[in-house]
Amino acid sequence: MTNKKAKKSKAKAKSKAAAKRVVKLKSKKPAARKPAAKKPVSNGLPRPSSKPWGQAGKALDGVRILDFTHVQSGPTCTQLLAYMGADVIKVERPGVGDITRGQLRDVKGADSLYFTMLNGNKRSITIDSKHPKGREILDRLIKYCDVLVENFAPGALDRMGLTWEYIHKLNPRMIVASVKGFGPGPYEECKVYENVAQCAGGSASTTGFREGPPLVTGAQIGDSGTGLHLAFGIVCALHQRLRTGRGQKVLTAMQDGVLNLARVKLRDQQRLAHGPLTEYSQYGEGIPFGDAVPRAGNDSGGGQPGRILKCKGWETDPDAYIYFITQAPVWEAICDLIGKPEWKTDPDYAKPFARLPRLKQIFTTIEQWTMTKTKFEVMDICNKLDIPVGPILSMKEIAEEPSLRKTGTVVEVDHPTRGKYLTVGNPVKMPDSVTEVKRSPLLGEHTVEILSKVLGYSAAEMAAIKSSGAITAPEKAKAEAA
Ligand code: CAO
Repeated sequence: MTNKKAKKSKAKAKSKAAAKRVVKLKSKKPAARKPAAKKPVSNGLPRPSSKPWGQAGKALDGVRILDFTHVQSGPTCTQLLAYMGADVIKVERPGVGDITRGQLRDVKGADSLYFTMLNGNKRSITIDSKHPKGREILDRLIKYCDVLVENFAPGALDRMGLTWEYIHKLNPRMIVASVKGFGPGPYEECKVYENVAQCAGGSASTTGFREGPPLVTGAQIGDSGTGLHLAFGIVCALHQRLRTGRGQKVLTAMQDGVLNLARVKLRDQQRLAHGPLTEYSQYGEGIPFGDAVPRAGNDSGGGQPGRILKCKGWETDPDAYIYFITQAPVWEAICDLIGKPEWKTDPDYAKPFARLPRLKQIFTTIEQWTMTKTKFEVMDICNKLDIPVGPILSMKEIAEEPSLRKTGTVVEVDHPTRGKYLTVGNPVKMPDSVTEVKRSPLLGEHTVEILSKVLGYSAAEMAAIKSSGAITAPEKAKAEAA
């Protein structure tokens, strides 16, 4: 080895040893941090409960709701929160109450189904919110509760003196949640009911048949749909409050709620700029598209073409129909089922894109088969073959469906003045927060209980409140509500 070479290899060995030392040093560092890494990550949560599922209270136990809602949208929201365990105190006008108590009445003198089916699991207190003594009680309730939920006409809460500023000052932790018809903009002052929202949210213009007028749907996407959105907002605000300690306003406009549910139609509006909507039957029928999303009848909303088809008995039974989806992966099974095995290989039918202009003929052929079977027979046969179909169920069939009773989706409850009635239980099922559906309260049923036990009024104060007229109805209102 030359001197030069020897020097080079020495230097190499030196740098290798140095590198080893660095690795050693580096590898020592994590060892020093080891004890910290062992610490369980708790995120500040308590230890997992060892109680059996469903016996550790309810999801919203301890949450107090000041429920200023009426009609459908707001009550849908607060009923869901009550199903989840929140204590919902519904404030109603003395002698009158929520207007729906008397609307669409089927049993004389009893609260209507409209009311009872939207106000289960709540407590009712009557307070005249415009009476000075009534305002005093409300102030106490505001301090006591976590969330105020309301769906009055725009400005009504402010006119009661319950502005956001006032409430926030009284209880900075209070969440104030509102349903309004429209968000800020040209229509924000408007009063809105279900069908107005369906129309303004883009649902009606895209529902119905092309050749007919716009249609509203039976599902109450404007009211109940917005109530659901509001409930989501409230739970999020409650969660955020855990970090910030302060409440906030939660606003859900019915127009926004409907649009959110109709978002696939806004998707189609944008697709229109790039050509016809090939899954709409009007494409197959050669009818040109305009510049807005048309009504699509019963065409499937997704990429899998579908239609409502007649079943055995359709001539006399208005609900003897099935929704049939020609899902691509099961096309061959469909061909065999309807006696068209040749369509499996025919280039006009074999591939989804080739079928699009022929959907009318295809569904007419499938219908020839479905008309030979009842909707439940079609269901049985198709499900075994993994073909997605859905029977058109009447409300009678749903009310009598044993599996829905078993899961608590349809529940029978007893009521002191109207007797037994059916209601829709909690559509959200959770093993550790099991919903027990309770009947709706009578008007003011819990007024005394809330004043004395919740707000702590003394017997003398209660007597003063009673004689003030703040919780009792003037004779005229009583007579009108009867
Ligand atoms: N004590 C005293 N007054 C009370 C009261 C109480 N406990 N509870 C309500 N009131 C008063 C309100 O203060 C209001 O009075 P002012 O008009 O003088 O301010 C009055 O009752 C009527 O309230 P409202 O305007 O909300 O009710 P309405 O029947 O005229 O309108 C509706 C109903 C639904 C159109 C309207 O509330 C609204 O647009 N709400 C928002 C959108 C919504 O939720 N729509 C869904 C309805 S369900 O289809």
